[in-house]
Amino acid sequence: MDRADIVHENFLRRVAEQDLNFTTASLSLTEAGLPEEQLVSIFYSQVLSRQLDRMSRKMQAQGEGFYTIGASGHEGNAAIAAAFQPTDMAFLHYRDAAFQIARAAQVPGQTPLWDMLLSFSTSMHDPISGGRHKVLGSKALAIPPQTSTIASHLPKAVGTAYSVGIAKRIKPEHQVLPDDAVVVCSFGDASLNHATSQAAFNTACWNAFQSIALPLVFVCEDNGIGISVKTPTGWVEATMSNRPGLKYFKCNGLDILDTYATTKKVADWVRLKRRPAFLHMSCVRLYGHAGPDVQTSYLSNELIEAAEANDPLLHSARILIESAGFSANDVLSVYNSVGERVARAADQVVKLPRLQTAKQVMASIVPPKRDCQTVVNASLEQRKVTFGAAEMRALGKPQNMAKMINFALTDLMLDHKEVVLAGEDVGRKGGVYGVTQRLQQRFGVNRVSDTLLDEQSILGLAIGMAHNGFVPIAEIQFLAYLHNAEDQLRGEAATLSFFSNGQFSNPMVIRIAGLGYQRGFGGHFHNDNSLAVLRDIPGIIIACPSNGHDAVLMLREAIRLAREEQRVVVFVEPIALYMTRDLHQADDGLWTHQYPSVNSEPAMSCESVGVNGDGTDLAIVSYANGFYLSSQAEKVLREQHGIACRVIDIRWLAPLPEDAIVDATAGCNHVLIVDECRSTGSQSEALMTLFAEKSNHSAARLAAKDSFIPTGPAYGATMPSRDGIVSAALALFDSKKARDKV
Ligand SMILES: Cc1ncc(C[n+]2csc(CCOP(=O)(O)OP(=O)(O)O)c2C)c(N)n1
Ligand SMILES: [Mg+2]
Repeated sequence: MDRADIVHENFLRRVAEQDLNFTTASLSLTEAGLPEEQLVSIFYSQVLSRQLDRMSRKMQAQGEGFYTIGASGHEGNAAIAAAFQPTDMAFLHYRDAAFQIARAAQVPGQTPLWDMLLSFSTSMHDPISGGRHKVLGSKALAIPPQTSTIASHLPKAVGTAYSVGIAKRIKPEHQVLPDDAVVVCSFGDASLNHATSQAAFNTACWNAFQSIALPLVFVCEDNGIGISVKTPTGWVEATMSNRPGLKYFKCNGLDILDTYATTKKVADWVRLKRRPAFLHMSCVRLYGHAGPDVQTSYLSNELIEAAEANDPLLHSARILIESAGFSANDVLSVYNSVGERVARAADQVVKLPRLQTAKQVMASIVPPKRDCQTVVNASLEQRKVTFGAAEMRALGKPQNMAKMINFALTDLMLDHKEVVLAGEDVGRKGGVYGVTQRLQQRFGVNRVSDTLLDEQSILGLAIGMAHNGFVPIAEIQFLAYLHNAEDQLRGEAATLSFFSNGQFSNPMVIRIAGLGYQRGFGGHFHNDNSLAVLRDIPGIIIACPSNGHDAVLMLREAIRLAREEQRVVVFVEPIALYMTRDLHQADDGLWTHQYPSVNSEPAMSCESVGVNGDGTDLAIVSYANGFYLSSQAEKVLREQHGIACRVIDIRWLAPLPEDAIVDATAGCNHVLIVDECRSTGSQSEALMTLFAEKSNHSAARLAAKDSFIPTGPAYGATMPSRDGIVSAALALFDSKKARDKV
């Protein structure tokens, strides 16, 4: 017999026989502070969760359900939910159906039975993901949906908790959490070991250690195993009970009175102290990891049966009988009637339509726009006070890109109080390259914060702040440092709208200093010339300016896209051009620009490109350093070879402004793509494809070699150079001549 059926039969038999003499003693209802009515409601949530688990397996067997990782054994989390407010944002473990159902009981008008079934069957009517995945989640219940990438929701839970304290002072327009909110996140005992969890615990402790408000409860649901690997006995308590700044509590998740009373204590303590806590709930896992998992291949029958004998529903049955005047029949009647309701609803749900077309699936990749207050730009007086006299003078003179970005950030922060900046060294030092200098002085530590050294936590902070109405600008110090944190962007930030059918969003701008060409400095770790990991993420926008003027306009547009259109924008800043002032020769100043004051120029749309020159012999299509070098090459080609070029700066790397690129090359005899990124995975691949599919040109490309960048004099050897571009361009004309001769 299937283990789910064994657990079911055991429940029916043991309740009927009142075979419920567990050794653990419970608190009384009064001691637990739990009204009888709420006890019954918690039990109902547990039962519904259990019956839904059973149904998910039946639906899968019939080809009508697509997910069987259940909550059985973890239903004690219904009592956890009951101890929090329904507005306390919760980032949940995949075994927390009972939590969500219990929370639904705190909010009028909820239909968790239907919602969960719709989700199992991937119905288009699934209210959280629109049929895209079986996820827990609900907008009304402040439960953002989670992927089941282990622990990936913890950094953003930390970020959200951090945002609560800042929001209290700043009051962002789209604030979501009340000022006294507590944030909850839950995970399993094996997940606790994941580097992402450890980063989140550490970041929470790091904040608490400095008395920074962080109202967060980590809930570890300890069933003693992760798929087939046992957690060493006592490990969770040993590793978590003594962390600086993190208060440890434990409860017996089989006993809803103990779980409720302990969680209430935790929630009250965290709400009052604004400090993080760790709640360790012991529980069991019933019928394996997921539907197809055969427990007997790695667990003895004794252990399987011992867990089954401790079914939390049996414990709850005893509590109801002892403390709420229920008879065994009353318990069974709740259990059976809920089972019947689930079965009746499932019959209806499977008839509903599912997603079919790519268009339907993709409809929520890009989040919906949101209404925003009209921006009132800072007055001249305010700007004078903020910038100071010296910087006001500097504003009037041509400047390099680093300075221009600093000016733009200042104006953006002046105009938008919900814009906050965070990253390593961005505050007191003002960034490795001075880009964020004086911003902390200008806007204070609440809005410009030096984070700890952990990129996962930085991106988690941004996601969490965005969950609470901020428009964060997170900085990743060097592109190569993104890679050990990129799941926060790829797996989390970028997927939120998709998995929530556009109901949740995390608008943000991530500034990343990157690309190559730093003269002899840094090697690969500081000169990373590949954006491949960003290019293929559905829905994100990648901006990459080549000069200070464009950087200002693009940054303004990036903030608008985040604020009004809820987009995730990655803003890649080419380090080698930060300080560049000259183009062709020393002191020509051609790469400095006058700061475009706010509203003085039209927005730089992400569907537009920059075009320099109107030659028709050759169009060079490039961006960032490649655009700079191509602009140098253009002069050589014009003056020494009589070739008239136009140089096109694509600026926005994803989505590519395809029409604008094709239009800008119209009428040109040749197209040369110059890409400073590695051949494999570089934008040149997308551009070659674009020209092959959507234009009459057969383009050629000059891209970097598939190599890492060395430090020292050979720093530029693997990437396009001015002379290399000239040669590649001439080769196009030579090959044409050769072809004409034939
Ligand atoms: C990053 C990542 N690695 C591995 C997995 C595969 N995986 C899914 S659940 C799981 C076990 C988790 O165990 P635990 O945290 O104890 O939770 P439980 O299922 O026992 O409740 C693993 C290894 C994953 N989803 N994500
Ligand atoms: Mg586990």
